[in-house]
Amino acid sequence: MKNNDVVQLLNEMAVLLEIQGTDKFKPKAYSRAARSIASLGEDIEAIAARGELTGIPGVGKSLADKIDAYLKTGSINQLEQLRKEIPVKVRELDAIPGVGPMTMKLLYENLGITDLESLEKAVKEGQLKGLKGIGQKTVDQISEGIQLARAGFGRTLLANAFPIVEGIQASLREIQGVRKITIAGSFRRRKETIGDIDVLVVTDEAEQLMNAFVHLEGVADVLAHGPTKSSVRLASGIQVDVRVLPADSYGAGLQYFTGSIDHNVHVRTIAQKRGLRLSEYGLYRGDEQVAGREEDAIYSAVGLDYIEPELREDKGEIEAAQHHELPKLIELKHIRGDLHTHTDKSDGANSIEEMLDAAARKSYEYYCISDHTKSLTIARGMTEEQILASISEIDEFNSSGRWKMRVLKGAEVDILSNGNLDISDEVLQQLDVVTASVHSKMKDTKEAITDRVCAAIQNRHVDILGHPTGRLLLKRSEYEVDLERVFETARASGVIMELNSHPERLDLNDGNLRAAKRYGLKIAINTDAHRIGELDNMQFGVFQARRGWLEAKDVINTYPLKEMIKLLRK
Ligand code: DGT
Ligand code: CA
Ligand code: CA
Ligand code: ZN
Repeated sequence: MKNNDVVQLLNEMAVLLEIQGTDKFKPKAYSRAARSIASLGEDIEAIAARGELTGIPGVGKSLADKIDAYLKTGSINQLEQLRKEIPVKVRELDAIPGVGPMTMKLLYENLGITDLESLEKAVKEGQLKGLKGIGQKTVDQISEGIQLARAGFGRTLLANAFPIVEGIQASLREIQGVRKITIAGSFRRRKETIGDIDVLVVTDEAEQLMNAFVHLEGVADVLAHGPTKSSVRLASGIQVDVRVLPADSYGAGLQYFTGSIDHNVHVRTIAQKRGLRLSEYGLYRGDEQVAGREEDAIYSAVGLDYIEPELREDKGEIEAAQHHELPKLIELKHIRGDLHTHTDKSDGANSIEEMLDAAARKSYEYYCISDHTKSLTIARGMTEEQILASISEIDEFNSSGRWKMRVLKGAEVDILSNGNLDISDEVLQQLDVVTASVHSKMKDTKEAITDRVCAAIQNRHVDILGHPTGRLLLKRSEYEVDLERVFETARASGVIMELNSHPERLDLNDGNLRAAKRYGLKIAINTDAHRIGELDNMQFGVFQARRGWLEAKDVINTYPLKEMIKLLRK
């Protein structure tokens, strides 16, 4: 589908027209049209083919002609014209959190800034301060945004790659001669963001496969088209590499292209010490192939236990594999419940009953409702009275027998700037599970935030520390917090660390999970679901947990209800 392409082009036009400044209304009309196309449930090409583009809200005759032109020729004359006139790289700047159309206009007109690099230079030289409406706070925000954009440049959230991967697999499976399709690379290692998608194929008809691949729906650019390797860029911006492997090199190719590079280099060194040579084609002693068809045979031939892809970062997994000390990683099927979820009583989209029905379909044994509390006004946080009312409601649910699982009473209470909680102890003590989270003053100093968090988790009613670092992937960095001090305090108080499964959070991250485990802490993998569909995010939490070397026993919501409750703070 080219919908997303059209959306991006219209947004770009809106910004360029805004900068041009000759028409006040046009830029808004273009953004409005972009928004309604973004929410279309149908392929825009199909609509264009029926001549019904003007039926889309916000799309008039002249805009419909431009969209038509783009769908037919791949470009829009007026946009090309605008780009010549105004050399601002809109898409590049738009990827920087904190930089919107008005800022782009201001920066271009006053400082001639056109792209990430010129913006970075201007920030470093202190040129931004003094511009109309730009204070130190905005400069700091942009400066941080640049770092985030640089780190995340061209990267995609793992969760967003899933539907793309499924589409590619479904299309390639249809092609004659295809015997095996596997996704390798960082996607297979379940990294939280991925750079590109690496597809490995075993086929009898390589040429046919490659021809079909470069013509897949959604391909915007063909970067390479060869007999064994091709690369494309999809309209969504993500790059996909496909490699055809000979059947007797499939395991070696899979091992090689799964990476990480550091892991591969280390495994290759170990092979060399045994007089073996490892490549993407196989493991060889002289000219003889010792292994290559199956991936696990490569590991065993070099004296290593099989290493799950999530561990392959050369962070000690190879040594552990030599000593038969690899963890027995947690799996989704071990999860018995979800301890952090929202409803429409605060900022969730579904009612308690809808959420419970959806959770019951997962065969959970327990499920905790934990809406926001009063100081989080933007999330319509609950007052003490509302929490008490909800406690009675949940008691009734449990005695009704309508849901087999146990519904737990909880709340996600706010950690205030002085380290207090925003709900009284009398109310907290009536809840089964209390999660405490930081949602404000995230720019405080490291010491201040650490003090706040440590004070909060020393409240004897707090069971879990929610999303402990506050990051949003590709959007917002972690707040500064001394996690070692937090872990130490948590251990002394018996508090559990959350692994928040939202694909943008995945907080704690892999390294911090391992550290928490070293401190002897238990983890709760929670979805923080704000709508029914988000209950499925549990899978992403489990992926991250595996990257953090966690076993089922490290995670409290793998335990049966009674044991789980015992692990909570008394
Ligand atoms: P990404 O795409 O940035 O999220 O990360 P990866 O790990 O998927 O990296 P990518 O797509 O560049 O390459 C896929 C795998 O192929 C990588 O994990 C290991 C292997 N690989 C690529 N280039 C090299 C190389 O120069 N040496 C070795 N040993 N392995 C490589
Ligand atoms: Ca990759
Ligand atoms: Ca790649
Ligand atoms: Zn929260």
